[in-house]
Amino acid sequence: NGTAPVTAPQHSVEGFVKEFLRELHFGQGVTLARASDNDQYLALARTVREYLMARWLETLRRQFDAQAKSVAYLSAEYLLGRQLDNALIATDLTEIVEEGLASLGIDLATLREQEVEPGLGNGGLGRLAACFVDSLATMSVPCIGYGIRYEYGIFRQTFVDGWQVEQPDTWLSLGAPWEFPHPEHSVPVHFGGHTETYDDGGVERTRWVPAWDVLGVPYNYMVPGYQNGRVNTLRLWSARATKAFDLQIFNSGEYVDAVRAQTFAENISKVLYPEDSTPQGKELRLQQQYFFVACSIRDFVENVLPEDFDLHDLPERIIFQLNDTHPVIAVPELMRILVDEKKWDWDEAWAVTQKCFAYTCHTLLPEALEVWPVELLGRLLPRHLEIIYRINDDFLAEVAQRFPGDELRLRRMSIIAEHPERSVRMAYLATVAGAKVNGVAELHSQLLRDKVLPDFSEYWPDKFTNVTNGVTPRRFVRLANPALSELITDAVGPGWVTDLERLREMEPLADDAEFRERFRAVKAHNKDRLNALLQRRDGITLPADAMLDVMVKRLHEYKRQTLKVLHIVSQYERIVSGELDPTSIPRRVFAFGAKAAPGYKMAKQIIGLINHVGAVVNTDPRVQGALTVVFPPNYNVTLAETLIPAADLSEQISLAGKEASGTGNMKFALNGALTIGTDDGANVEIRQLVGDDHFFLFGLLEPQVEQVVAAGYEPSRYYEENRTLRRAIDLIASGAFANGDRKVFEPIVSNLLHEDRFLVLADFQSYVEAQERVDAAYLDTEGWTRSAILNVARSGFFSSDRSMWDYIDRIWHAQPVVAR
Ligand code: 26Q
Repeated sequence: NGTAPVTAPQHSVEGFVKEFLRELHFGQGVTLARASDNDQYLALARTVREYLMARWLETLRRQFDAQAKSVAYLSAEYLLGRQLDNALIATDLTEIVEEGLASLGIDLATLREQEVEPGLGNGGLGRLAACFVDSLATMSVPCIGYGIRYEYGIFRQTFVDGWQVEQPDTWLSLGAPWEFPHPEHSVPVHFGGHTETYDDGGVERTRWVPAWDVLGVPYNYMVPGYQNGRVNTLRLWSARATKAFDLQIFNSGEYVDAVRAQTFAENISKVLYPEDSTPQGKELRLQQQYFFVACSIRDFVENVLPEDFDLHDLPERIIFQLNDTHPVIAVPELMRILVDEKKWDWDEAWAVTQKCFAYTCHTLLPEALEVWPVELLGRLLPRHLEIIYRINDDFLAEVAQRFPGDELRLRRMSIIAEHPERSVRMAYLATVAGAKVNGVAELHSQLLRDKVLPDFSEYWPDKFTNVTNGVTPRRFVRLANPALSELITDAVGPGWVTDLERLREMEPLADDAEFRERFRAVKAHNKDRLNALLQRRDGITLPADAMLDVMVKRLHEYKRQTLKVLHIVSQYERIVSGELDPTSIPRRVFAFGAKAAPGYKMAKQIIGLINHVGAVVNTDPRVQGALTVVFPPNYNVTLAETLIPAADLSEQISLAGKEASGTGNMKFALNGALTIGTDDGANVEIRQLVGDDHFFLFGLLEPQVEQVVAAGYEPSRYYEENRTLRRAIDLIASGAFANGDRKVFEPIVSNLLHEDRFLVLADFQSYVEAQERVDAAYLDTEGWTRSAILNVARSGFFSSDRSMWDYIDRIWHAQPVVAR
């Protein structure tokens, strides 16, 4: 009956084995003797899932009873990473499962490796969404994550002769044991057509007459809290053809064409766009955005809220958090529902809508700000365009009242841009509609106010706030770094996993020689693990006893992978020319991981350059193993989990004022790597917390960058005046890394010499000097270890749990729902 308790399998080795075999036999339909690794993995995943099920249903019930305010996190991306490991630590089943499987002759590690991670995001923004939903579940805060179930996530990267080649990510092909489809809760979504006015009993109203529609099918995923009995929901939408399509099939006789039309509908959730800046205005992308947002709002209003709910109280029950502008079409969608469907007055609807949204900005690059041509938006969503115009008219009328006669200001603040073509500025729409607007690190929020949205921050000073990003310590310490976790737990007890400031208690141990010894043993162990993985995965062998210097992030000119390459080439050139004795510096592995957007030519060139430099440097006997370049392909969350815990040095070298926050920087610090970095994004806060003595700062500061640019930056002057730099660039230009072919890397060389938008040459000398300080510091083993320990101990602030408390305090005003 409806109230019968759902009970989990027994939390014991026998309980687990019984359930696992049942899943293998009745779920997979195989005997143990004949089961493939994939069969075993799927049965294991379903077994672990069973342990979470009772908690999930209980969480839903409790939430419904409490009628508490929920966070609806709207994000086009969730870069989740593998689910099995996370579910195991959340349920505290790791040891039971390991033992149970071993008793059947199965190795847990082998089954773990079967899982293809859901890579439903590009990088930082998508991974942040995954960290946030993890934290909210762990903190017992009601949250639904809404997004898109892309059939193909971020592409799989391979290298052919050192050049990036993309393969489709077929993450669903071997089974999807973590998802729960609910086709019976499908939601129709409409597109195209026109609007018309009609007489509604004496009131003139507008209605949208759409031309076509698709269905959104929800797929639910469990978001388990860490050992707290809570499981929140991530609801991802998949596009299907509607009945209308099927009817066409039946009536038209054009059966094959009609089935093709069905494919058209399903294209909407087919693939994740792999560009994470300079987005081009692709129609399908806008379809994706409206698709998931329309489904999500409809779902919340009709399925999550009780039937008799008065929508005037909506702001007490929900806050829609916009993860960048990608979901901002939700604003006119909610207005359309309230005004056209519920027949509210405009002002009444606007008052409620303005309280239901908040907007997080993740960029500073002007070319990354989303704009949609009015022509395209009006063709796809004619009613939404009208609503946006009305929002803009009302808003500009208000501004005109406060600043009479200030025509220029109106033009600057208009949601509609007129040049180069008439288009909608999505960040302005989000700012006008949102109750709050936040940046993702202190410096970024300041620049957001001063540089990106100055008129708006003058107009609404209190609307703007900062929430510094964070990362989940569950995945990025507890799960990724078991050896360090054990050491920390020995030092401060187990509470740190959900209360990361407790890491502070480790500080005194930085002065304890025995503890430092154990800390070094952890690093060494993690390097061995990485070595074994790279060996298996890519046939890469790391040299023993080398410093591991890591730069992993999307490939972008502003992030300046080129700066690191120039340093490597310069060290190589100095060794080969006899200027530098390779035995006088610590051996270093220069590791890279980076995907380039498939259409981003310069980024792909840089990937080619890194690989070609590696091929030469790694095999030149004169180097005597002092420098090794490694670039394992397809950097993703799974690789990050083994790479980051092994790192000694974290490279966070973006041009000051360009990286909104960075979150990799936090993961490295928490795993005991020291940072070489610019005064940018969250680096600023990391350095403040860990202390100048334990951070290698270099480069121009943001205001200096502006001055240099304003004065007319000429990169060639740095080339001419700096001999070391000149020799490194000349070596690349000579074709030394392209079998003598000078043409191959000419675009990179000439870009650096004549354009260099991100001031690589201006920061080169300062970077090289910081690297010399790194070498010297690394030779002092005890001092380095001390700094590494202090990095861990002082980085508790960067838990995404803290970020969530900040959102709750400053933006959401939601509360945990605790058991009664
Ligand atoms: C937009 C329209 C069309 C196609 C693609 C896009 C698109 C997709 C992804 C635009 C941007 C992104 C991703 C941006 C991103 O990851 N930004 C990073 O966000 C992190 C979390 O806040 C920050 O730490 C990084 O500094 C920031 O670069």
